[in-house]
Amino acid sequence: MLSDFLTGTGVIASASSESSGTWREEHLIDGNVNTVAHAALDALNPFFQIDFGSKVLVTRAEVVNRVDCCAERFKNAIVTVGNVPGIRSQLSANPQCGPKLDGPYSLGQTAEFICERPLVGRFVTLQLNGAVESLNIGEMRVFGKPPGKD
Ligand SMILES: [Ca+2]
Repeated sequence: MLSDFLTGTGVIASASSESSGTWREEHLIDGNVNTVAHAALDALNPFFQIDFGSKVLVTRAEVVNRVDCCAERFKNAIVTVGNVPGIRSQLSANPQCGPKLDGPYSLGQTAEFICERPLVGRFVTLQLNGAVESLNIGEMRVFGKPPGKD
């Protein structure tokens, strides 16, 4: 059961900056790779954070780059899992799932973050490490085990 899809209903996505209209953060996990979530170019280390509401066990994450333009923005990316919520401009304090992926990625390309060991936490964060750049993603999928299932 280690490949259960976790990013379904009841899960909240947020961004390191306000986003609105066409580029809402909910688009990160709406099941549609054609809808883009956007974290604005206004601070170092932009991120998206997925809040599961309670601890989950995470084994891997897939991140699908946006399909329409600006593919090169997705680079030097990390995924972290833990209980510390993200703070604007700061790198996540939570343990990292797999290595940093340098990219850059092509339009619609999927990057896969595989945790060296399963990580437990409430928040899963996708972040650009050391960049002041817009973070634009078509879809993020997190896999592991939901709460209460050992
Ligand atoms: Ca989407």
